[in-house]
Amino acid sequence: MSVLKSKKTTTLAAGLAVGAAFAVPLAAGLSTPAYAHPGHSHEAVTIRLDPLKGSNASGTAVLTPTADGGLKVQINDHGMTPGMPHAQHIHGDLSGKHFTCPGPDADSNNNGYISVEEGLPMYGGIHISLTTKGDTSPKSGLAVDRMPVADAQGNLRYTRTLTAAELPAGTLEHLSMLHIVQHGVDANGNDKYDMDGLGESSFAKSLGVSGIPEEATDGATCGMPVPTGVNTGGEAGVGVEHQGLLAFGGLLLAGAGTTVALGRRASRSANRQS
Ligand SMILES: [Cu+2]
Repeated sequence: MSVLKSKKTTTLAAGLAVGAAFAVPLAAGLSTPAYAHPGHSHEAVTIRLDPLKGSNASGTAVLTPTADGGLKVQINDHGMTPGMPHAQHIHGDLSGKHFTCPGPDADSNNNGYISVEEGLPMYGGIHISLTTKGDTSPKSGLAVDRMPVADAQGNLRYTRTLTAAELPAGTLEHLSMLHIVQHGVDANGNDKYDMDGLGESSFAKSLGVSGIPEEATDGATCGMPVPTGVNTGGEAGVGVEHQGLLAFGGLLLAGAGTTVALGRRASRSANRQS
């Protein structure tokens, strides 16, 4: 948390910019890794990232256990908000709870999108923050300055190999229980997260932070692992702190008072093919 607090402005601004983009189904060119290296019992799992209600983004993620106990994460999205950072996490926990990606009916306030409040009960808290560098704990949930940024066409490519030390105990054995969720939507199509889109983030506000666009925190895509023949032990119950929500809130709080300096970009008029 301290790290985040030290860079309030950057973090929040970026955090708000968490956009989500996913537009193309499995495609994008992610080659499905073969199996884990010889001698390792875990195999790669492919995750199709589907758009959450209101989002046009989609993609594919591949999680490949490495020979030394790490996990290579590859994500390829289309339809993301161009030029904007997209917060992304592996959600859920290893307690054996059954988490799912929230469907349209999870939009309890019927505003057309899945807010954090509406999504967390279904996809669980943050297990791992898929940052581009540095800390990957739930604390970095909204460290947007370290989250991947979509290119001018709205494509987002992410590759990072998490070391064994960066993986909460039991992660590799329970990959099928986890989800990948990417956040941030651009409801009014102006290439940024602003109050004109969906108003102020009720989640942030509930934590005492005002001025954060709802667009920045709403979910864009979600996907569940599809085991490809993994031989998991099936022993659930590995204790992992379920602190995603708190971390998320803490991050937002860390940015309180920060000017929402979301990227000013020219409008991406021609970019909404999907
Ligand atoms: Cu998330």
